Amino acid sequence: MTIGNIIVLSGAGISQESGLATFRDSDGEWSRVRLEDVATPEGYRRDPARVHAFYNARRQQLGQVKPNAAHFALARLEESWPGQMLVVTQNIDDLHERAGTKALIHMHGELNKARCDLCGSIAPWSGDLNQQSHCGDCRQAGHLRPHVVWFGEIPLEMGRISKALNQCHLFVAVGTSGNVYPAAGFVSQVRSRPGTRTVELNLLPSEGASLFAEANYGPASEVVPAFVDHLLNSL
Ligand code: BJW
Repeated sequence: MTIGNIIVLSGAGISQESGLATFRDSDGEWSRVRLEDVATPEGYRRDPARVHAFYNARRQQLGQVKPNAAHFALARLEESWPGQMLVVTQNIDDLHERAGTKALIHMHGELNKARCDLCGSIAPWSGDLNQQSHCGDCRQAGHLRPHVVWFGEIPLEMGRISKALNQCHLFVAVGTSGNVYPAAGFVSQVRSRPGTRTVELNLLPSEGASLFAEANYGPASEVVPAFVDHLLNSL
């Protein structure tokens, strides 16, 4: 195998075996709440208390879950791979960093940070957020929101991601349904460059499965470590 740059795009499926729900599976978040209510700026304006409650519950859950074998395998790949590797995650949990991944972009934000709508400051946040929460920088109450990207908002660090996609030789999507753009379009961007290898690792074929040249299906805790072993053994 040629040594090159790897991008791993991860989605909710990688954290499912750690105990965090996905979105679109039959027992996923969108089976319990309407995404229009909790994952849009309009929903937040209509009922901020409901949106805070949704994210507070998920933030509390972070303390009860641990990275699984898939997160650890990706950290091991980064540690041993002689080329560059970047994990771009759509997940707002912190399981990749807790497993040891260093080069990481949270394109849909981070659950354990809060952002002030007034002054723009972003700060770590481990407890509950509510409409009375004060910004640590401008000291104003009522303007802190979860630091997450809702529908209709622009995902984070798109310039850096796009540059990395244009320089990658191996693109691996793990545990993402391929429903949400721009992440769902990354595979098309990389496969337009001849020679770029594209791999889907998922429980089941995703919406965009036909866009990938290779695929391995099964639980992430099994298929990701096996794929990482295969890559490292081919060096
Ligand atoms: C396992 C497993 C196991 C399970 N092992 N696998 C019409 C056409 C095209 C686009 C649009 C359109 N209308 C609107 C848009 C844009 C819109 C969009 O994509 N809408 C679609 C619904 C059509 N996108 C946006 O608005 C985005 N912004 C944007 O486009 O800005 C414009 C712009 C972009 C770029 C440059 C400049 C301008 C923002 C999207 C924000 C998404 N936010 C959310 C919620 C916030 C975070 C949170 O609360 O956690 O992010 S939605 C939700 O979906 C969350 C996720 O990150 C995201 C993706 O979900 P994911 O990770 O794929 O999870 P699932 O549940 O869908 O899939 C899980 C997969 O795992 C499944 O395949 C399972 O099989 C698998 N699995 N167990 C392995 N054990």
